[in-house]
Amino acid sequence: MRNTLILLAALSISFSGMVAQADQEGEGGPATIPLPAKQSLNVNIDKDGQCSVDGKPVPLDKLSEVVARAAKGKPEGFGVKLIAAHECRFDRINQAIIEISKTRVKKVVIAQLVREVQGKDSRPNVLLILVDDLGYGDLSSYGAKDIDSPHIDRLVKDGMKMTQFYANCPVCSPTRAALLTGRFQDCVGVPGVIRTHARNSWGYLDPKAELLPSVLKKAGYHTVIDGKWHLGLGEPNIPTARGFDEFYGFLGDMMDDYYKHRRHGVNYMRLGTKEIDPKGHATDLFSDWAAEWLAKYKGDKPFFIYLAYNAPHSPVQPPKEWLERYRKKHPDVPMKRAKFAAFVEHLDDGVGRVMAALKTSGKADNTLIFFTSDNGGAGYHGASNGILRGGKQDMFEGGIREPMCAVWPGHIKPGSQSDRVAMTMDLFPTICEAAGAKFDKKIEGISILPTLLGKPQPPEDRYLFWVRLEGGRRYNGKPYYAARHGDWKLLQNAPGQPYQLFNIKEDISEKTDQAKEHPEIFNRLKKALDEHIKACKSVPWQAPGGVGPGELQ
Ligand SMILES: [Ca+2]
Repeated sequence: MRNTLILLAALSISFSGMVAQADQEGEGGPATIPLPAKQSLNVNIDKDGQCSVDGKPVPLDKLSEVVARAAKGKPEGFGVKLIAAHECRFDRINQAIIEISKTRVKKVVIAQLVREVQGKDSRPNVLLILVDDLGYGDLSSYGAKDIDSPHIDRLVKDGMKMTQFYANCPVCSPTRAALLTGRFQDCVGVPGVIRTHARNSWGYLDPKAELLPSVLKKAGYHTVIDGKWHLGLGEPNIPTARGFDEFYGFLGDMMDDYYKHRRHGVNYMRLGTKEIDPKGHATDLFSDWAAEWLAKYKGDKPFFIYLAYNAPHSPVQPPKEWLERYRKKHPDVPMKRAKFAAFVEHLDDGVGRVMAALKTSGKADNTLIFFTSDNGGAGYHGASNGILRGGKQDMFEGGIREPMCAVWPGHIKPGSQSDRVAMTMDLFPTICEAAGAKFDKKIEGISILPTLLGKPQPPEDRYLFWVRLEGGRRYNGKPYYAARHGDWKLLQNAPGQPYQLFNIKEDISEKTDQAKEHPEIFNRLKKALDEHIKACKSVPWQAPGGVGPGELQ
């Protein structure tokens, strides 16, 4: 039994390479040694789990006998070379090791066991952390002087920091739709926020759109969402009907209260499809659930966890002790900002707990992590977007430019930085490429994996578009837009307002409208935007009948 445990532990390490490795009987872990070709037995397992020894088919339960027979009388140094085909299930590999370990000559054979796992399933786990309404200036690693965010900053330091990463929209649901479909939000029916009441709901996720978890699931991933969904309140637009194996979290939009987890009095907390009513601050609930999940997951599939916090979206509710601690550290910071900053620090602590659990699980080295926000910070709630103009709801940079980093040990260079322009929807193909997952449908997102890996990638040459549809007096049920190409950005900040043109590279704070100076650039961007609007105009953003699944009249 002890040998089996040692072998299993060592096998998990040997997966990281194609080299032959041998145990040192638990002393210092496996060492790489050349395999003595004439002194070995080749045990193969094909992808269907069929086993053979030196080319002859052998049932797995006869393996120990065959190995024992072959090893009899062999000198020290005789080895068993276990080769598992790509896509072979890990439980088959483990079973083969257990069978080999049963042989009576294990001291000779097993001590020399050599494994090669061909084309091993080295696909990364993916942990995608999306926070809600975090401003470009709300992390220490992005310049905040009044917020300590050591755990998120650690992610920024451990991977690539992006400085021109955009949310697809200055509000929640559309960015989430773009993230999970790889498409502009108006092309999948979510130009605006999905809300509890149909009369104030501005999106209906296209039931035909294929979502990232569905693509990853087909590719053999275990898919999990922990936190805020915000893409529908009923079938078929709930997480477990759209590709997630597991869901713990909140179906709705914002919470009325972080301790009660309701919206308009309706309980949208779910475990799978079951209504639940857990006690505690939502940030702690989501962090703890992710940490516990990571501790208990023993499946052989790589996983995709989409950890979507409601925080720091309003209501700004840091736990009392976090606010008190913050006020002691920063007595001069005005209360509105202090509450928001304490709220972010509490969120950061939750991220830290999830990272600690990932590390303890032993899976951190093969996990690709992303961290970003769904839209810019709301200054009226105490958020900061640094030097950027505007904030949440605005098409100015403050509404859409986000902190974003990607971590993947051994693949993404720690401390690296990129000013490549990219958007939330680009994470879909980026994750699929890293996971080796194929998808058939047309998307507008493009993979930024080469950039993340420090490899050459052609410069960004797309026209990028932003659209938001909203009601109320300011927006009146009409959309408003922005477009960017190269350094130029065209935007209107509310329906009916004139379009403005800015050179983002020279004027990051969008102070000087150059629409009159550069009519040719203005017209080129406007034409591209009009074509985009036309292309997705016919996609319905309301369910047939006008009331989305689960919405109230
Ligand atoms: Ca948001």
